Amino acid sequence: MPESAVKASSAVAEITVDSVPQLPVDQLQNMYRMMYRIRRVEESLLELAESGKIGGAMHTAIGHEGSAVGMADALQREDYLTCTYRGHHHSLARGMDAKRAIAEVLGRADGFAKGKGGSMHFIDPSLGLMGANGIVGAQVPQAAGMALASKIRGDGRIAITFFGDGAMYQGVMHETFNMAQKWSLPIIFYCENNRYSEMTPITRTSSVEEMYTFVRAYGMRSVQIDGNDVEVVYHTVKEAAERARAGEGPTYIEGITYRLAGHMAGDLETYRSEEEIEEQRGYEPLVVLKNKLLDRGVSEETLQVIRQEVDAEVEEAVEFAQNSPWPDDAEAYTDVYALA
Ligand SMILES: Cc1ncc(C[n+]2csc(CCOP(=O)(O)OP(=O)(O)O)c2C)c(N)n1
Ligand SMILES: [Mg+2]
Repeated sequence: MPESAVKASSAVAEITVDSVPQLPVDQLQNMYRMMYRIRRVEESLLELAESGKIGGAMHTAIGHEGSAVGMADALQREDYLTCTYRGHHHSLARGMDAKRAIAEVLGRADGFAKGKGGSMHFIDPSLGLMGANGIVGAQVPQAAGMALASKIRGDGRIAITFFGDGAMYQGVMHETFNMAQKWSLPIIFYCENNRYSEMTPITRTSSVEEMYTFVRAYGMRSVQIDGNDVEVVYHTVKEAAERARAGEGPTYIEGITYRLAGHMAGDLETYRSEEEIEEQRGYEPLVVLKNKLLDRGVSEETLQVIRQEVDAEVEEAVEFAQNSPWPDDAEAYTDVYALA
């Protein structure tokens, strides 16, 4: 039996729903719609991958939707964002069109990068999305550079960068934490701590599970939150953004979460038990938000209508993407910086 690396997110985090104000129900309903849209897009992508329609590695963030949607609502669209290869959720939450996102993963001409980037290289500067990155940790100093540019220009933009628990022992992370704090950069470091790096649980790679404590050593404000509760994510990111815009420097946020699907499409998942995954389904972001909405007077029928509308929309997006043409051969020479 694999060693379990998980506890309920709400049981371990420092900031939970009890410590933040309630958001308006309308806003929460919109968040539910977006989280469900992300979920359906990623489930559809997994089906497409299983039927052999996706080339290369594809990582989904099923179970991480709370961090993406809470972030997107709390920030401005022009704020810079960088993320990992697991970045569909951030991009969709930020407003990327599902049709063009799926077309991109399928390598089609209607993809937002004309099919050249694929799943691991989502980018759209018009939405502040400055690039997903396949190199663990590499997107973090890039975001610090963007935050430095904003500070020099004084344009009020801030940066947020997402990374996983596995990135925390990359040397460049620590260089960036130190410099960002010393230079008081307007940046938010958001760790999506899902307790696994690929197939290895955090308990086998780190003596310290509370990773947010490392960052306090650099003098940075650092908090651990229930990353599966979108309301908690929203308030924490919003507060960090206000501090950054006021010139008060960076914040590190560690959102405890759990990846419900494999590390990537095709992962055989021999390293964790069915029971562990099943238990986490009780705390996952869509369940947490659904229960919250029901508690606050929204009917199950209303939520069902939202889900049906999104199901139809995503089905249409998959259809669109599959009918999108392959890029022309000549496209191999456009929009590239260097050719070998
Ligand atoms: C520099 C580098 N080392 C190793 C890898 C291989 N690799 C890809 S994903 C991954 C695990 C990262 O785990 P974590 O940071 O927790 O993010 P998660 O996948 O859980 O979201 C590793 C080791 C890589 N892509 N880049
Ligand atoms: Mg991880």
